[in-house]
Amino acid sequence: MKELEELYGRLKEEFLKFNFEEVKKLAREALSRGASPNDVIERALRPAMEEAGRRFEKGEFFLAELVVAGDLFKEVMDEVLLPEIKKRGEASRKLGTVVIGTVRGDLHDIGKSIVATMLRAAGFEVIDLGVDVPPEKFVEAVKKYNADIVAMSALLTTTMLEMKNVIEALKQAGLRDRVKVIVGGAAVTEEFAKEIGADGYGEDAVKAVKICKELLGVEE
Ligand code: B1M
Repeated sequence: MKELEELYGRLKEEFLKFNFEEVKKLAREALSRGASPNDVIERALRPAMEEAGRRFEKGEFFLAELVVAGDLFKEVMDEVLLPEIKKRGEASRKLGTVVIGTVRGDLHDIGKSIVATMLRAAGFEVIDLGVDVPPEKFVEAVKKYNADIVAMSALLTTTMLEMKNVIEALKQAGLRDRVKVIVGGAAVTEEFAKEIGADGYGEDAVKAVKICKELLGVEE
């Protein structure tokens, strides 16, 4: 395990130098040494992204560098980790339908897309509404797809309040009693989730899947 920790450390360093090829190589190496795709995300890629965010806050990185960090993260996901997640998931059962999106005003899509992929791999049907999703679009999708769960992501302290608006819109449409609501994203906490009346909070994608299963009473 010490070997993997060293590898994650190298991956983080190369990530912050935006060395695309080396990062992908190290991610592949971690998988071949027994790491799960989620380990690579949570132990290396996400901490590297968080460090990019800290550097941005301190003025050491500019927006252009955050954009490149986003592109790099997506490229590692698309080329290395997603194919592996799909291969390992191979779910044949259908557990329920989830409508997912990043709330209005928020364009961050990496975390939301990881959650969507993990849910699909676990056997959920996932309707991904993308980013900057207004409350009425969530409501419309719940009706159209007869969804069991609404899953919302927010990364900005300004946009997390939109989650409450979506819950209100579901209530007004008379749908709140028939759908469960789960929230997550860097800005969100468990306390905030309770405060706005969500049914669950996912700290990361694996927990999000676990909570969705629990909310629908699915046995592991
Ligand atoms: Co932005 N950004 N950004 N950004 N960005 C943050 C969020 C920030 C914390 C950076 C910082 O200053 N330290 C800061 C927010 C400050 C705040 O609100 N308190 C910030 C800012 C300020 C901004 C802009 C306003 C910058 C500007 O324009 N001046 C702007 C806003 C644009 C907008 O949305 N309207 C902006 C833009 C961008 C980019 C476009 C450049 C880029 C996004 C690229 C993209 O998504 N395609 C970007 C990035 C990359 C970041 C950071 C560095 C990384 C985000 C990320 O992808 N993380 C971020 C700093 C940070 O998060 N520490 C930052 C990796 C991802 C895997 O993690 O999304 O948290 P995350 O998802 C996790 C969990 O949270 C969870 O599972 C995932 C997997 O583990 N999860 C869920 C997520 N959704 C879930 C839903 C669930 C359950 C779990 O249930 C439904």
